Amino acid sequence: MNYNYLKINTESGICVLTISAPKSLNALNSAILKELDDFITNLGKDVRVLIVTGDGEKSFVAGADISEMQNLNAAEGETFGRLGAEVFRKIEILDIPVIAAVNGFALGGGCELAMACDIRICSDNAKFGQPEVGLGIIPGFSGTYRLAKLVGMGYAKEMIYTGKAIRADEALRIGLVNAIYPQAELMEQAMAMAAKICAMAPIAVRYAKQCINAEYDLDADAAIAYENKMFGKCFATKDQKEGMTAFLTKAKPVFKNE
Ligand code: CO8
Repeated sequence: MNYNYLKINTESGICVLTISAPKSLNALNSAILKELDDFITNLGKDVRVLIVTGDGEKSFVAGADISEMQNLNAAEGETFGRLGAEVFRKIEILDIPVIAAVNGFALGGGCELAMACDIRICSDNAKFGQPEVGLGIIPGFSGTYRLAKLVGMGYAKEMIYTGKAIRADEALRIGLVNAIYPQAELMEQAMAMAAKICAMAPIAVRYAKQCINAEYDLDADAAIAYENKMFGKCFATKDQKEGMTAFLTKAKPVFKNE
């Protein structure tokens, strides 16, 4: 598939995906969502970390495209919501880590996209919010689900009921982002984090992501049992032998994703 709205650059196992619809501050229409779906579904096995960002210095993603949603009926609204929700879920359970480098507005569907990523870092001009109730809708790309999980139910309800946007420092305070950087340093910092992850044993990173995601919705006993199974599976990998042998012989491990 040829992409009109996605810019992709892969180097040394790190793929930078830039959403690019500058005229609407990278708002997500169904064409972009379909491109995203195709991209995620066909992501090459050589990619070890995905970084998602928005084009320009003003906006990550300013939400779902309001002009496309304006005249939808209930069934069409549900279909549009499902399209976004399904592709965001694919990002969430992608078997490699995904870093959102939030370079400006992350509103509505933009905040929801960032929340579907594993880790969020942002520029100092970033703004986050779920303004949907001001448009007569609710967050529809799983924001009612993920925001409460990330920042707690009380703050999520305040953000969603009031539609207020919060600045980067407030997003950091409530744990919505891990770090804030000057705009000019954001991608460099995202790349540095991705490179650190790339230096680790890939299967272990993958299992760790699977554990954290799966265990969140399990009770304590089931979660601990799940981790235990996955921990055992690590010992069936060559990279576990490599990592431990390298440590004990004071060498640098060379992981082969095996
Ligand atoms: N959709 C469509 N166009 C947009 C959007 C958007 N979400 N955001 C910005 N644009 C367009 C503007 O209309 C404008 O276009 P034009 O130049 O043709 O007038 C252009 O981008 C530039 O925007 P502004 O002139 O408004 O720029 P400002 O710097 O003044 O303001 C803001 C920037 C604050 C980001 C402002 O544009 C804004 O408030 N945008 C809307 C933010 C918003 O409400 N987002 C949530 C949308 S709803 C949503 O995401 C629901 C997700 C779940 C969907 C479920 C499906 C059923």
